[in-house]
Amino acid sequence: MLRILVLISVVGIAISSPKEKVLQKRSYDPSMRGFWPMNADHTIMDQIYYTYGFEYGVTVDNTQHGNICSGYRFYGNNGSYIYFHSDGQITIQYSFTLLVYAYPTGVAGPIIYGSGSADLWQTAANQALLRIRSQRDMSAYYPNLTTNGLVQNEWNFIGATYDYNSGEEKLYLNGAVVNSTNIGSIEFARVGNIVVGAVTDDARYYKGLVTCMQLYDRALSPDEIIEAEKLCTKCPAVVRGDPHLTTFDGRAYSFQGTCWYTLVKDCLNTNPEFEIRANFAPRDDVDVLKTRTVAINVTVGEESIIVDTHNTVSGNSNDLKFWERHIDVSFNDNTVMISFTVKDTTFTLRWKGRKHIFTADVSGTAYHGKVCGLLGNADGDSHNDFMMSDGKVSKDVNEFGESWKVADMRCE
Ligand SMILES: *[C@@H]1O[C@H](CO)[C@@H](O)[C@H](O)[C@H]1NC(C)=O
Ligand SMILES: *[C@@H]1O[C@H](CO)[C@@H](O)[C@H](O)[C@H]1NC(C)=O
Ligand SMILES: *[C@@H]1O[C@H](CO)[C@@H](O)[C@H](O)[C@H]1NC(C)=O
Ligand SMILES: *[C@@H]1O[C@H](CO)[C@@H](O)[C@H](O)[C@H]1NC(C)=O
Ligand SMILES: [Ca+2]
Repeated sequence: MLRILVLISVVGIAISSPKEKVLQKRSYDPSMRGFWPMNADHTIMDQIYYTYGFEYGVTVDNTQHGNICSGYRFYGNNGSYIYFHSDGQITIQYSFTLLVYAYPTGVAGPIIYGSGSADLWQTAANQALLRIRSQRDMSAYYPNLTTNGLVQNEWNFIGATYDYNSGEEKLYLNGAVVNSTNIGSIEFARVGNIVVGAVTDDARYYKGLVTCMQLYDRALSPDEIIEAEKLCTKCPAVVRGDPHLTTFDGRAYSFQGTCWYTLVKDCLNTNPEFEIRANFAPRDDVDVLKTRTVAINVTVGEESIIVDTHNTVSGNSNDLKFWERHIDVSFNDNTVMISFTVKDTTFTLRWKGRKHIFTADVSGTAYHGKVCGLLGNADGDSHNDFMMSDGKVSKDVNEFGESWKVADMRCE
């Protein structure tokens, strides 16, 4: 007994050391029952319980539409769907919130079919429909709620909430309540399988894209739904070529810096938890001054890695204890994938050394508008992206760019 107590206290000291400030695992709202990003980075793995869906006749589509660059494509036939099995974890009994981004290219079909509680459908080119059912009483039908604000060939952020205490059922579109009714207090079945795209007892099949599906076991407020939308991954920030940069908020510009610059860093803390730097070097194959990215330095807490043009990764990870390590590195073809998580925010970085292309995805709410550097502040507004290191917003791209040069670095 004594020995166990001693062991626990040692671990306790270790994990409460200041280096443990950065959390490895994301923390989500405790009422979240499932979060399926449904994009190239996260496939169809639930980020809460780490279970996978079963996919049939669908593809990952990485074409940019608006500010979303990745989703799952459904082909509008009976063989094109994803089945998410519940072992009880995605079961809803009382209140719920269901959220999803849908980009319909067809005219009708089930977007989310929750076997025990609620369905979201496209029922006409511009119509979305919410149907609530209680599988405890199959004969009981509650009025469907519709909206004619759905836009075909665009991303629509669709939501449904039901509050057991008030009996209120609401249909949301792009963050606003578009229809609601009171159906009294009902209980749902204790089965929670979800199907996206096609169901057996209906001849309508969803055609189009889907991404960022979220399920909560309570009715979120309108403000919380706007926050929840920020969990959806937007198009990555990009550094490529001469360098041409595109910020997290989609502002594109060119900037010829040389040596090390801050691309992204934590601006929430005066002592940043993380920083991503790029080394720009002059090209020797052109006469005019053109630079390109030759290395990326990713630092999280005490851990620091550098990736070069040969995709070789070096750094201090191996010298650190496991709890001091935060950076995941994997290789896929000619790409180095780097990811790390701080608070509720995950950064997914891709580096193609030979092509000098770097991209960065951010997903989470804690750093919304709270990062800074050449890739902007990630608050959804491209106008304020030229914020300099002193906090002022510049109109001049060179003044902005130079403000993010790392002082006292030597480059050849
Ligand atoms: C699915 O569609 C194919 C082709 O239209 C058809 O042959 C098949 O019977 C259908 N299967 C089901 C289960 O409806
Ligand atoms: C409610 O919506 C479902 C799914 O689209 C449909 O099958 C059903 O007929 C609708 N019910 C009514 C009463 O319109
Ligand atoms: C709300 O849904 C009902 C039922 O489908 C529909 O008749 C009504 O027109 C909808 N209201 C709005 C504002 O779209
Ligand atoms: C990488 O960046 C961190 C700060 O983010 C810095 O402390 C470290 O010295 C850099 N490493 C190299 C080799 O430049
Ligand atoms: Ca911005």
